[in-house]
Amino acid sequence: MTAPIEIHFWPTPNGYKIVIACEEMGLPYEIKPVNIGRGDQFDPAFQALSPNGRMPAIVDPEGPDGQPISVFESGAILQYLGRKTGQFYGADERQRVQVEEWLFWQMAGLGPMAGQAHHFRGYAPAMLPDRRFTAYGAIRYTNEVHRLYGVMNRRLEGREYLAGDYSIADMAAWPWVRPWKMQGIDLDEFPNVKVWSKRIGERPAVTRAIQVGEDLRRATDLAAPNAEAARKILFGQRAK
Ligand SMILES: N[C@@H](CCC(=O)N[C@@H](CS)C(=O)NCC(=O)O)C(=O)O
Repeated sequence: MTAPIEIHFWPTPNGYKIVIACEEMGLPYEIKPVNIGRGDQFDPAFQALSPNGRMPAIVDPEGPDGQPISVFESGAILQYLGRKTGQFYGADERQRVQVEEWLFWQMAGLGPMAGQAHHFRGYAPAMLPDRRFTAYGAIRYTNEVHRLYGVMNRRLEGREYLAGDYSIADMAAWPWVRPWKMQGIDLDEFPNVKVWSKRIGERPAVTRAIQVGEDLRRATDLAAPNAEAARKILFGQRAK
C-alpha cells in the first residue's frame, strides 16, 4: 500500500491541478488545507515546504530514494507526479517536449495573466472603487487572456488535447479555463476550447477533484474571515 501524498491545498485553480493529477494517476492523497484567506501560507512550517509562500505544495512520503520529498510550484509538482507514475507525460521525448511546451505556456502565460484579470476585474474594484485607477489593468489583462484563448483555440483545432494524449498540460490549463467568466471571456468565441473544456470537465477524476475542493470550501466557510480581512492578507504583500 502506497503512503498517501500530502497535498497542501486550497480550492483555487493552481490547487485543483494537483488534486486532479492525483485522482487521474490513482495516487492516494491526503488534503492539508492551507486557508490563504486566513494567512496559513505565512506559517513557517508551510514555508519550509513552499518558500514562495504559495500553495499548492506536496510531500510525498515515498520519494525517489524511498525517503520523503517535498515539491512546490504546481508545474514542478505535475512533472514530478508524471515522472513518478509514468502517466500523462508523453511516451517519448518528442511527446514530452510538447507536454512541457504547453505546461510552461500555462505556467508562464495563461495562469498569471488570468490571475491578473481576476484581480483587476473582480477584486480591485472593491478596494479602489474609482475605476480610473484599475481600468488600465483590467483592459490589459483581459486583452492578454483573450489573446491566449485564441492561441489555445488554434492549438486545439483538430486536436482533442493540448499535447497529444490527455496530459499534465491539460490538467494545468483546465482549472484556469473553468472561471472563464471572471476573465471577461465569452467561450462561444473559442469553440475548440469550449469542447475541450467540457471533455475534461466530464472526466470522473476531474469531477471528484472539484468535489474535494467544494467540500473543503463548504466546511471552512463558517470559520472564514470576511472578504475584506482576506483581501488585507492577500493583497499588497511585500518582502519581509
Ligand atoms: N506559480 C505558483 C502560483 C501559486 C499561487 O499563486 N497560489 C496562490 C493561490 S492560486 C496562493 O497561494 N496565494 C496566497 C497568497 O497570495 O498569499 C504555482 O503554480 O504553484
